[in-house]
Amino acid sequence: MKITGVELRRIAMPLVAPFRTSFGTETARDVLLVRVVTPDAEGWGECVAMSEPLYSPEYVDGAAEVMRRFLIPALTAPPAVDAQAVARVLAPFKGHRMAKAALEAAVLDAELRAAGRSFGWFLGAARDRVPCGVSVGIMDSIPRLLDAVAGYVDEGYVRVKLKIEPGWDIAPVRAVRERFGDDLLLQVDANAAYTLAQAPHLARLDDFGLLLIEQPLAEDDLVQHAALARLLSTPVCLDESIESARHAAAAISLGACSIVNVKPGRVGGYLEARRIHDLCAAHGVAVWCGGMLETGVGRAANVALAALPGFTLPGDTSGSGRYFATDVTEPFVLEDGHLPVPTGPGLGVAPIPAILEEVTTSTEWIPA
Ligand code: OSB
Ligand code: MG
Repeated sequence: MKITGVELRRIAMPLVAPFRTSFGTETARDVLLVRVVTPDAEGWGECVAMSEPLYSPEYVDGAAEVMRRFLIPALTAPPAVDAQAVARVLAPFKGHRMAKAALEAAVLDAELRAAGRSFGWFLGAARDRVPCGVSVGIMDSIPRLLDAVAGYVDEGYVRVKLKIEPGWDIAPVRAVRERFGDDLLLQVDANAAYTLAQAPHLARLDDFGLLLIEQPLAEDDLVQHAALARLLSTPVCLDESIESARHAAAAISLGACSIVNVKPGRVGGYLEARRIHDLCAAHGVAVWCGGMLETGVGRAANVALAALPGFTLPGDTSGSGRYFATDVTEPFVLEDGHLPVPTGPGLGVAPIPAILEEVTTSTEWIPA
């Protein structure tokens, strides 16, 4: 495919409720969408970078800048590119995986739309629906947390993830366990808020039958995660630390984790995400699909990825209503705790023009 040009579109999406983690509080999602135009089809990609570099070094303004200045000119220079070539063409530019992932997804969407094939077909989806978990932010009080969790359990979510930080860990986990019982699939996510010195404290979580503890320590410390994993009976899962299949291979050989959260944006795209899935499956390491508060554009592709056979744990693939009053695509609605894997060409969904216009804060056309 020859790319005619790429549109960068910023949209402002208010969240239905503030989402607090150990790194900050989000009240609205500032999203960069990319639209790749080719003579045969258009494709959409969602960049998962957040407004500020608090979860990872990437942030929305930086992603837009690296795309317009380096990535898009490199992609539009060759006579043709396909999705398989995107990562190779962009490899000279270090890092910026979320920016690269959005462009690769948009190229793949255009290619699949032109071929009449779905993301699920391309990636190797083995199911037509995926079980869904929900990520629950840090709250002002335990009663508020219990109300929020009760609401999600009533909606059918099959797994609950509690965000934790020092001062908000043992007590909320104990309260949720006591209220909802031992059968609730429960896990926690620290977003790198602890140090290895706090291992004895984290070991107190071992009493609560958690599925996993996600990213307890710093993103660049695989060796300390390996040490921590030996001190906990709760399985250690990595999120921020895994930026590529190479990181996953290193983490597995060090014993730094026994479970991996796969986020396509964090690892540079759906193709690298699938390589991590394959690597983990070969090592008997479970994976699940993480989320970055995506709109329907990113969610469609995540749900397709989560349908691969190695995704044996429920993902952070919640319904649109958990995030937004109005999604930019047809909303993803939970049915019996599951989301259906889209079957239409490409992502199987696209932004609805009238809604898109309403939430757009800026657009920029970058011709080839
Ligand atoms: O650490 O998994 C995380 C959201 C934004 C940034 C990082 C994380 C998250 C979530 C929410 O936990 C997952 C979702 O529902 O999209
Ligand atoms: Mg996480």
